[in-house]
Amino acid sequence: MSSIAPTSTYFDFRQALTAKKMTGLWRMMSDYRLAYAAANLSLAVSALAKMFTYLLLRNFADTILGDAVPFAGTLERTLIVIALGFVGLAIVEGGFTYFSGRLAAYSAEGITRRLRNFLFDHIQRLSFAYHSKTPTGDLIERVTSDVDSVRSFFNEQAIGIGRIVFLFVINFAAIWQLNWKLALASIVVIPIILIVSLWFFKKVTKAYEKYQEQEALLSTTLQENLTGVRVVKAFARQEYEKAKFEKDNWEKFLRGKAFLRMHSLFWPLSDIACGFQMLGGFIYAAILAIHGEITVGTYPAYVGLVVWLIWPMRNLGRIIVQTSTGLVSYGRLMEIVKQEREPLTEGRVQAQGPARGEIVFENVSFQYEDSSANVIKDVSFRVLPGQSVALLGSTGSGKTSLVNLLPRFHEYTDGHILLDGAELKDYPRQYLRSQIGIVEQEPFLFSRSIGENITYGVGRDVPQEEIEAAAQAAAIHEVILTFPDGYKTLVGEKGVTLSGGQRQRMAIARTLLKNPRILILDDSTSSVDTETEAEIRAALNRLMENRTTFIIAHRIQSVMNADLILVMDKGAVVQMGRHEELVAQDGMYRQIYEIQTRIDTELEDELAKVG
Ligand code: TTP
Ligand code: MG
Repeated sequence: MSSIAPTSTYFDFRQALTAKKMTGLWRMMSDYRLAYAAANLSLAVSALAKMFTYLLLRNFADTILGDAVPFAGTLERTLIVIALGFVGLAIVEGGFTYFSGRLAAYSAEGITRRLRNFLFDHIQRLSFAYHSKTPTGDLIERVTSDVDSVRSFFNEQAIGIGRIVFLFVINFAAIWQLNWKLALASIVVIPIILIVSLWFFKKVTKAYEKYQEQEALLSTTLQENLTGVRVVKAFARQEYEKAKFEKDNWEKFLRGKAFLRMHSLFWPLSDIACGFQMLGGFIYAAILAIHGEITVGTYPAYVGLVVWLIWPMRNLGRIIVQTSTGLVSYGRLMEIVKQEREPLTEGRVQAQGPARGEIVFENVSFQYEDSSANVIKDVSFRVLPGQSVALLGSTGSGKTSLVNLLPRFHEYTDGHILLDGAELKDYPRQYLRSQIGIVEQEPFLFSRSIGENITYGVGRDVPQEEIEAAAQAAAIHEVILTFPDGYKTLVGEKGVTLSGGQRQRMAIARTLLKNPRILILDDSTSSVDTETEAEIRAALNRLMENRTTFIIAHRIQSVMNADLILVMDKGAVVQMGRHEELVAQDGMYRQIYEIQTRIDTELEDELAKVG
């Protein structure tokens, strides 16, 4: 068994939502600010050690080349002290740099770990509408690549700034103390570098945004290709898919090139500027030395110090430019974070205990967010507790859309739906979903064991007998026993692949175990053979006892026992009643009935001939 991850790392990143990205990043650092302060402090110590190294170098040079008096009495003793000083300072400098790097890495990992935890949870709480319009590949891209780029911001840039500031201040002060004119002459180029960096920052931000967008598109293409690999193969469209991927990948290449070109332009430019600055400083220092304004030993010390004064400047540009990528990713993540979650527990009706299951539709209409026409049009009917409603109708007539209104996957746009006399919209979604069991049209199973899939909806340990009873009722127990590890067999990539009918029966078992008051069966018998269908129908009849049931089916046989049959066409209920009533009427139901009976009789005749 793998150990359980500590849960204390949950952090609500919605706190970080702010108009200013920098403020947002600052908020994300909460709990880790002390670590960052310590990291920066360590950097300050190591910068100080570096500075003292050069001051010691000056002393060394002045003692050997110049006319300075050996400070430790004899020359040998002084040199030994200086040598020990160099070693000590090197250890301090290296040690503290290492320490700050560790602290930053630890904090960056910590922040991104809880960011990932948060995003995972947040995304699964967003609405159906959001998920149906957001490509999965795009979400995966953001949770992986963008999180990583935010991580490197916290790992590198967040302490990089501190390092630069300390190095700059300390070395500038040290040079100032050597000679203030030299100090001023050493920073002439800095304003230029700053302005150029900011200009590049803007450019790079745009380029990186484009690059990440394209990368997300590529992930989506890849993800769809993998998910739809059967379709690709069935239609032999590999070449087409290959070309599509190559085209997207080429575009990514181009955008990556544009992004990198900016970097490759920026570096030489800033290096040239820094190089000239250093050269200017060296020459000026030499002139000062010739004129006796600085000592001989000051010269090498200055050379060392000025390198560490200019280096941070050069790096400031790098950090400004690289911060842009962190900020772009931060922005892309915040687009997810700012999405409203689907409220689960809010609702005026705080129902306790099981629902009775009386459902009334009053002139209900419904329209998907992004479509222009109603998918459900003015539907009214009434079901008493424990009764069953069957929905019959051509494909696309709105059957699935209608039943999906019940758990509030989507909100009806007009009219009223009443559950036990109260408006459905006033019930918390969580309550409704605990009361409603759905066997979906295309049930999804997790890549976990058969047992885990069946107990998925109950959220507690279920005794093996109960699991098997559910599987038996769903006519899948015998099938499961034929698998290598029985109920422990894994489903999916690493285990067995189930057929459509087997998946549906697994879904029925899963729903049975959940024991809901209201049951929705979407097309659940369409993909099984007649014999299994009879078995399942018997199972379903057991399942339907004492529950309000919505059953969507294509075959008359599956619906004829229902208490109420709704015949749907283009979103409207065109006929409604019991089987006997509807067969007696001239209409769509009788047409379907006649066609299906004729086909069945012909089939039986054919079979009889063969037999
Ligand atoms: P469905 O309600 O899915 O139709 P259905 O269940 O009756 O069809 P089938 O027998 O094939 O399962 O769709 C009704 C219409 O709503 C259809 O024109 C597609 C549209 N629709 C959306 O616009 N957005 C959606 O998310 C869904 C599910 C459907
Ligand atoms: Mg459907």
